[in-house]
Formats: sequence, structure tokens, C-alpha cells
Amino acid sequence: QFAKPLDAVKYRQSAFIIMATSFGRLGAMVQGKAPFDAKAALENAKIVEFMSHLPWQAFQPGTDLPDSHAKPEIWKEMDKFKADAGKLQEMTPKLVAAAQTGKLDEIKVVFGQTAKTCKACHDSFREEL
Ligand code: ASC
Repeated sequence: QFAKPLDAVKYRQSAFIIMATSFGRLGAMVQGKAPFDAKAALENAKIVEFMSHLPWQAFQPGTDLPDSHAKPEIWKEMDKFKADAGKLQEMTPKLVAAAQTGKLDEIKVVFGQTAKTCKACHDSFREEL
């Protein structure tokens, strides 16, 4: 569903950028670097939840372009890659639920668990940035 491999790379990188931007805004609140704003926290958690569904479809065969930061292991171990994506997708509704409580302490816990799912997949499948 992408005309060119580079279109798939741009699509998935864009999705990750949007997800990371909102996750980073939550992180700033969690780390006390930005004031806690419950409404903004919920909006950003919802964006992370939505975006957690988008990048994976764009890792099609033939889209392992050099300099894309995607390791070849993605295509060699697609089942594990999809399972890692699934772990993130199990966490993100919990992140939204935590944000709905309006309590920073609850968000902190789930934020940390979600960040671990990001990192686990990066460790296996993302080239150093
Ligand atoms: C972020 C971000 C990631 C993850 C990862 C968690 O905020 O941009 O890629 O968290 O660093 O370890």
C-alpha cells in the first residue's frame, strides 16, 4: 500500500515521531520537568495509544533501507517484532486509563512500564540513532 519503499520508511518514522513527541511530553511531567497538567497528560496518552497501532504495517518486505535505523532482524524475526509491538499495544490503553485517573503517581508507574516496552524493542530492532 506504499508506492515506494521510501514512502513506507517515511510513514513509519513519522508515526514514531508523533508517538515519541507525545510520550516525551508525558515524560516531562513524570520527571517533573514540566508542570503536571491532567488534561494535557490525557490528550498525550491518547495520542500514544492511537499511534501505537500505526508504524508496524509499514515494515513491509523490501523496506529495509540503509540509514533507516531499522535492523535487518525485523524481517528475520518478524514474529518477535510483531510480538514486541503487541506488548506496546497492551500497555497504551493502560497509559490512557492511568491518565484518566488524573493522578500523576498512577501515570508514573504505567509510563515506566510503557517506556520499558519501547526500549526492549529498540534494543532488538533499532540501529543506534
Ligand atoms: C521515549 C522515547 C523513546 C522511549 C525510550 C524508552 O520518550 O522517545 O524512544 O521513551 O527511550 O526507553
